[in-house]
Amino acid sequence: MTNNSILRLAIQRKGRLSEDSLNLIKESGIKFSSGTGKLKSKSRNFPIEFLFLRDDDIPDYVADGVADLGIVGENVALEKGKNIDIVKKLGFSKCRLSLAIPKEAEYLGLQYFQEASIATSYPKILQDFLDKNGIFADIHEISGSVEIAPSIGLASGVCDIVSSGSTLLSNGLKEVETILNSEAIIIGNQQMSDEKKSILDKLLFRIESVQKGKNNKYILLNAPTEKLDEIIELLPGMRSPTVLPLADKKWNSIHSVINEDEFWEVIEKLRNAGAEGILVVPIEKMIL
Ligand code: PRT
Ligand code: ZN
Repeated sequence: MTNNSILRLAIQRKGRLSEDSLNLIKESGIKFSSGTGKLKSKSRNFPIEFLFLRDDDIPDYVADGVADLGIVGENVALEKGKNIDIVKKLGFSKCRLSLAIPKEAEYLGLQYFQEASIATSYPKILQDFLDKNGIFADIHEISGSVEIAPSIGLASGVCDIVSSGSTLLSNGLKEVETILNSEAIIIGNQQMSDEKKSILDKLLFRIESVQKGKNNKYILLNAPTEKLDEIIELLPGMRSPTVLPLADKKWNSIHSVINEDEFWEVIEKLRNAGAEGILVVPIEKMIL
């Protein structure tokens, strides 16, 4: 077991998760050095230490308690993870684990895979999916370049990670079923001490304020006095919008916060209602 007064977080050393994982930590105000080739680093201003590892090894390290936490794709957590908790979804490195077959093949449903051979790096997730759907297939576990398996005659289908779909396309394959939608997550050891749990709470609080900040924008605009009520109605704000009178009595300045998802829709309504001089500013952190 590691030192009780410091959390150990395992991060992918080099790969698709690394940059976003490091950015999240930095945006949470946690300072540390992450020079290339480093395997371990300790924060200068928060009780946390980082281990830089291959993503496939992270679930085991977390289960064994060598690390308290790890950032991995859900796909890796489900494939390799035994006895770990899912602590938080992080919203980056989104992808899906899908079944794909040669593009010229006719697909009428999952029965296509009955008695078929499927190449994958995710035998456990695939087996669970096939069992649930009553499909018996021969799973070929391979560690990389899964998408070439059908063209070399190794399998009649593949089960692989898809993001844009261009890898499948350029290998003459089409996606036919999604097995799992995945994103980066924080996984945690199941026997963390109370002391570590309280450090984890502080870390999660910071991460959540950064995430909320990213999902919202600060907006300032000018509203004609006669349209004030109508415009305020469009802006919920954190409690309610701030309204400040301008020197010109016919106008007011309104400050508020709007969610990224409804951003353009609200902006359009505001303009139609007579708002002018709309400024939109990013929010670094948001604490409610
Ligand atoms: O060296 P290490 O073992 O640490 O890294 P790795 O090579 O095993 O993993 P890495 O860095 O490639 O991916 C880490 C995680 O990123 C994965 O476990 C997923 O959760 C997530 N992720 C997101 C992806 C992709 N997008 C992705 N597109 N992982 C892999 N791919 C590959 C996929 O395997 C396929 O070859 O990209 C290709 C498909 O991409 P499209 O855009 O052509 O569909
Ligand atoms: Zn890996």
